[in-house]
Amino acid sequence: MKLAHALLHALSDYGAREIFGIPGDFALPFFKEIEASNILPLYTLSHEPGVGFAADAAARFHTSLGVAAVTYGAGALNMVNAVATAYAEKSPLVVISGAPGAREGAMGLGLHHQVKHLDSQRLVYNEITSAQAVLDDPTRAPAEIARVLTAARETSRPVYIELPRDMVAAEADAVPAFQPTPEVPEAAAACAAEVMARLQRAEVPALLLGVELRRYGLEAKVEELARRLAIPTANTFMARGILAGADVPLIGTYLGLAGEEGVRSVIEGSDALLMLGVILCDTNFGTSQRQIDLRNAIHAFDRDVRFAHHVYGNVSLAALVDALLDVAEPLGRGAAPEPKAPARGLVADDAPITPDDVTRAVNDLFSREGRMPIASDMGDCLFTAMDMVLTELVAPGYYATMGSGVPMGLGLQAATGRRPLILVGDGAFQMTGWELGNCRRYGWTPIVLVFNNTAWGMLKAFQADTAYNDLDDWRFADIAAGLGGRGRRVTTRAELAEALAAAVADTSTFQLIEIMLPRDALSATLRRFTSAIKQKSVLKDG
Ligand code: TPW
Repeated sequence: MKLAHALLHALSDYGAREIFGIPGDFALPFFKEIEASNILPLYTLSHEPGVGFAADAAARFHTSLGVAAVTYGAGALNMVNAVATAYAEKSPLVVISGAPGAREGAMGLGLHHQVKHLDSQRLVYNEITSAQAVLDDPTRAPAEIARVLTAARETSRPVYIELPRDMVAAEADAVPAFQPTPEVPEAAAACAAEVMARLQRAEVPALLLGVELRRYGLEAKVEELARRLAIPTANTFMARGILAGADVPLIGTYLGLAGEEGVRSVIEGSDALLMLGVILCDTNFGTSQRQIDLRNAIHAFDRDVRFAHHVYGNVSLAALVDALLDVAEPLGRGAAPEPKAPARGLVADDAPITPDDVTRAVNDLFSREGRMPIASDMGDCLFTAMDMVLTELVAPGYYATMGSGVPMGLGLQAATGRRPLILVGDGAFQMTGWELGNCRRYGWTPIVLVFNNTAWGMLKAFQADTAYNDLDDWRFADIAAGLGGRGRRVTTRAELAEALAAAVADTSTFQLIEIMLPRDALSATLRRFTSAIKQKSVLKDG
């Protein structure tokens, strides 16, 4: 079969469900095969960062591979930040880049989209992917494709496939089926026994759930594990959306000083903290009041399980969770604080809107209509989301890039068919909001809440008294109609409640609600976060 078909069948067999992309001349032959073969649907967007973010969100929602197909140089290099996000946040995004054919490279001319060498792009991608393959030999290509797709699944990180345009129609064998790397069951069993012994010895054991549990499809199992151990259990900022709706008595989301006091004191006070799949990062741990003593913690991440002075290598999280389920028994210690009840009951009056009012409005909406999945950008909207009723959430909670919210929301709807709620600041909307123009073609209908404080508000919170963080008023609601959607601009709480109800009722197009906020209005969580970071870091004023 054609190499392009072998690749497309392999993507499908290894778990991909659709492709997001923007073509270019080095990628045209491959895109033609994507369309003609009908193996996976293709969604084109407008700007490569959007392609990367949408494919990443699809991967996160499917708990499987996402695919981003782009052209060489201008396309692939335009997508670097989105792929870096996926790398940092452990999303298995397959990047497929077109490339010059073998003879073109030998002409001795600089080729358009070439940087330093023809290989420069792959070298850049080496830094932000866990495996790479250049499909320049049709006999080796099937094994190469199997190798990188296996790495994508097992490392749950992006991988890079370069497909020279003269190889698309080359004759190639089918790609071998997925063969998981063998586990050593005794290692996982020994590790689980040591974990249990450590938890049993502790006075205040606790469980902290991280995003790898979602990436490896372990939410149902860890739900069972948490119930059986019966110890206080929290999730992390990055893993806020996992176990939404599950029957696990989560005490809340651990955010150090920025979060709830009850959660902070349990997690930081634990003498045996079991961290499953947790990315150790400053958004959680940089704001702890009392530095968590990692010698008291057990940390499972990236196929390693770390105890104070030793490590079990090559124990996958799946094997560890299975082995723990074999030996888990109720520990019955550590009184768990009651989770904080979400704020509800927006007062629909003529007062100006604050971020915490948006929380109330969304929580009221979810109570009335059921929960929606959320895609949130970076900015105060993400901190606001921490106070919303627990629901599935995709957001750059660790890497903290702006510009991800709108395209991730589109990827979410393409992947699941469900209508998302997109939360985005005006600064981030300026970056990638245009992608909403693609909704009409594909029948996507997100509800987009633009938190318009006419500022890079988070930055203002860190550094007041500067003018450069103030933005102009772009009147985003007016742009919506031209992009094929419906826009409403609201300045009072009554208008917000009304606009949200109208947006939910209209499922014919995307709905943009431009929520005007005073420049200095911050959510309570962001206020705590910035003051905690300022206390701890070099950002300290003066
Ligand atoms: C790609 C740095 C972090 S937060 C922020 C900036 C510029 C301001 C966000 O403004 P917005 O939301 O969207 O209006 P809000 O609530 O703060 O007012 N470039 C990228 N990513 C990041 N994180 C930055 C710059 C940043």
